[in-house]
Amino acid sequence: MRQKAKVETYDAPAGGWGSLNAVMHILTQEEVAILGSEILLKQNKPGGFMCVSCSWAKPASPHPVEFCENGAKATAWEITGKTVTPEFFAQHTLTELRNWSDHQLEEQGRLTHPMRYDADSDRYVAVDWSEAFREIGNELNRLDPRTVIMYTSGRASSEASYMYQLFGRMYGTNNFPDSSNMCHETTSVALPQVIGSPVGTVLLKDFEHTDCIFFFGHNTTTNAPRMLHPLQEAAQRGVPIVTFNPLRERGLERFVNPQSPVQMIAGGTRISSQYHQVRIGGDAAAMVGICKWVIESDDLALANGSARVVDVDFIQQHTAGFEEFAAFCRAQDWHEIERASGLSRVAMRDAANTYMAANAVIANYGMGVTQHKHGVETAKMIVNLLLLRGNIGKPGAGISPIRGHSNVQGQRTVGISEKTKLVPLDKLGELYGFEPPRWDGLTTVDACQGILEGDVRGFLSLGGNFVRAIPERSLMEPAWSGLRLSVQIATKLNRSHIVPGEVTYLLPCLGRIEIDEQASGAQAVSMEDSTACIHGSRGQREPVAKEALSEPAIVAGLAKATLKPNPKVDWDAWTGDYSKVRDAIERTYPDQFRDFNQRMFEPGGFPRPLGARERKWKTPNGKANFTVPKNAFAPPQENDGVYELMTMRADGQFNTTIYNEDDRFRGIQGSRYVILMNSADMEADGLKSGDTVTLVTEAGDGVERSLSELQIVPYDIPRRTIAGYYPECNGLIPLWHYAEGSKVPAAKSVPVRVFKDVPPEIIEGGEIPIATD
Ligand SMILES: Nc1nc2c(c(=O)[nH]1)N[C@H]1C(S)=C(S)[C@@H](COP(=O)(O)OP(=O)(O)OC[C@H]3O[C@@H](n4cnc5c(=O)[nH]c(N)nc54)[C@H](O)[C@@H]3O)O[C@H]1N2
Ligand SMILES: Nc1nc2c(c(=O)[nH]1)N[C@H]1C(S)=C(S)[C@@H](COP(=O)(O)OP(=O)(O)OC[C@H]3O[C@@H](n4cnc5c(=O)[nH]c(N)nc54)[C@H](O)[C@@H]3O)O[C@H]1N2
Ligand SMILES: [Mo]
Repeated sequence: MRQKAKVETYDAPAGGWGSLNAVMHILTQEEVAILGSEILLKQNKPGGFMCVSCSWAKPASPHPVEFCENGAKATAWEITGKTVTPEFFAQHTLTELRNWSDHQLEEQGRLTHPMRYDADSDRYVAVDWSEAFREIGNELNRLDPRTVIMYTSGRASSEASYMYQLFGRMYGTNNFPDSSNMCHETTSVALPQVIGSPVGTVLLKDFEHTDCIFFFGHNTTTNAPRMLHPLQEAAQRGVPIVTFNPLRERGLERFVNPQSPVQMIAGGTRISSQYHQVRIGGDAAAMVGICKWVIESDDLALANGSARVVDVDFIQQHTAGFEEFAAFCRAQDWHEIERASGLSRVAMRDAANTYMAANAVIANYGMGVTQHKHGVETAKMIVNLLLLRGNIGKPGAGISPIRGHSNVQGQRTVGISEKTKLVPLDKLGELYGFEPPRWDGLTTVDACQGILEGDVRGFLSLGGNFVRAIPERSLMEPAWSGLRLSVQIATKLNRSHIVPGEVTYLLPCLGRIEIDEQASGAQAVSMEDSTACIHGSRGQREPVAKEALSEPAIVAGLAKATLKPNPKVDWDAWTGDYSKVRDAIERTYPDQFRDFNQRMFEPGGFPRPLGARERKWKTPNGKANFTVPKNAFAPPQENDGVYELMTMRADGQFNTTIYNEDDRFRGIQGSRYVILMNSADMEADGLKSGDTVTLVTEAGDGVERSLSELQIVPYDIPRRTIAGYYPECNGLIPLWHYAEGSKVPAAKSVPVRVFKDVPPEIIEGGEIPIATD
């Protein structure tokens, strides 16, 4: 039986006293005394270390304590006093560990020694680094590079990532899926087509100049809490914040800065001035409605001879496709727009009026946009909306995809990509005297497919928890044991480490907060934030164990053991002095990384040059492109008992890392096995608060996907929409259910049926049993 969740309405605003309590709690839990120490004061400060949690921008003039509740949790979690030593592995077989929860696994602490899996005893056994490198190198050389995946989660530094991609390409593969393939790849596919940039255009200073902010599908309170500061400052200036989210998210309503005693007493600032509970997947339709208002207002202005509403000069000089897009919007029927968006015509008019009254508008978005079947089109619709009034490439305006991991954007910038057109292969070939592979590599979904079909034979993971983050759990975990080689470079124990292949290594690495001592002294590394600014980061804390190596050292060790010596790449010199890796990055990307070593500690980071910020459009036609959405009105699920399930994050987690079982802002405590549901749906289905249900995916492909014992929680969420937590619900997502164009799993809209009484035949052979704490 699973533990029951305690549910009560959380009335306090986000931030505030609740934040401080939560921070104190995790510090105690992780047995680290850091609050009074220097560590947290160095978080996100020039010369200090960059937070390992989210990727939100780091200001040039930081607040005295530039960290948030979740950043403090992430720090405590990484520098915990607890360790996972060879003795731990001697005591537990992997079969036993597979019954532990995600929380229990990571909670054991930091990995300390390189380990090799011994199938006879079903245990990990300590090995020497040299032996580990040698065997992995031999294994890699026996495999066809096309069958080897080199995954990255978005934490590794740009230096480690550059080395990793170079190692992989010299070995012969372009199979570099990363966590971005489950995240903002939708952005990286959509934006280049329409504005010629794979990343957002907004800088932190734009928030000071904006006069309107639109927000689509991002839970800022939990997932980028420091962003609440610029939002709060904007709100206090009277800037309207127009939010689109099916769920009522607490932090998007009111926020108290826990670092401001005055606000702690006064009760905080309102964040959203309009809160539109859009239907799940209905954002594109909502934007069609808003654009329709704007365009029809402009038509009227033109007829009356009054001032135009759209930015005519910008549209003429900089864009293509406006007339076609305008004609499309004019032709859409309001009833259809209302049905597909779930919003009233009046609500969309209100949003449009606010948009039209502003001179500079920022549009932010997160997973509520990217993890949908038509996410690529929705991201392009955001661009359409912005282009109408020239809101890209001027101060206070722009598009702002809020990235996930702290360096996911930076990794993509330095060559971690399966898409060859995004990587300067000629340059790499020329600099290092080799012929890089020219074929496009596998995305995350393709890699999973390859593992299921047995085509993928080797899997290297630079961080992350692939097995737990991907969809289709009940097929993927058993298929994993078919791998010949699994190599996991990690800080903490997770599920991906305890599902072994034939040859399996677990390699412990240092985290970013630790002092990284190499031949030339203590090293710094760099990362790129969501606004494409690059920051240096220096470790502050003694390393967890002398046996743990830095990520660059591990990558170099693997490369040397695998590749023939190449006089143009001195892996040891790079490991000894990371500034040489930065020189190599600068040589590879001279425009982007000019004077990299000199500039990396500039306060606020140095911005990479982006054409779109200066209205230079690196698109095939040299213009910013309006596009007509083809699927803005994709039919919603018929009301025949099928619900749309969104999987989302709670306050007590960082992705698959579960700090605790609470979701404070949503008022849920003690269990993550819950389903949020509209009370009218509960009544219609004969369900009461606290009932437990089984979800069964409606896929029609013969695969049974189910998850049982989920507790029903009544919630302010649109009808026929339910919400549950990632990663617990990942087994419900079919692998082929992904965003068209980007292959990001459509984790925000999974068609499921809800059963009150568990049908036994479905439970059998369904979801692999999960231990509860
Ligand atoms: N503390 C903490 N910080 C994190 C993470 C973490 O797990 N914990 N993860 C990091 C990572 S890798 C990422 S990618 C980001 C993720 O940050 P988010 O993008 O906020 O991701 P989710 O929690 O999945 O939340 C998605 C939001 O979208 C809403 N939503 C769902 N469907 C729709 C829809 O159709 N339309 C609209 N408009 N909204 C919708 C949900 O209600 C929810 O508020 O956060 C990063 N930061
Ligand atoms: N259903 C559903 N699925 C999702 C999502 C969703 O919203 N819904 N979100 C998706 C998204 S946006 C993302 S980004 C992915 C996340 O997928 P991943 O990035 O693969 O997963 P994480 O949970 O972030 O990885 C956590 C592990 O990283 C390791 N780690 C932590 N720090 C370091 C470090 O400094 N170095 C190294 N080498 N290892 C480290 C630790 O061992 C830890 O256990 O999940 C995706 N999956
Ligand atoms: Mo992400």
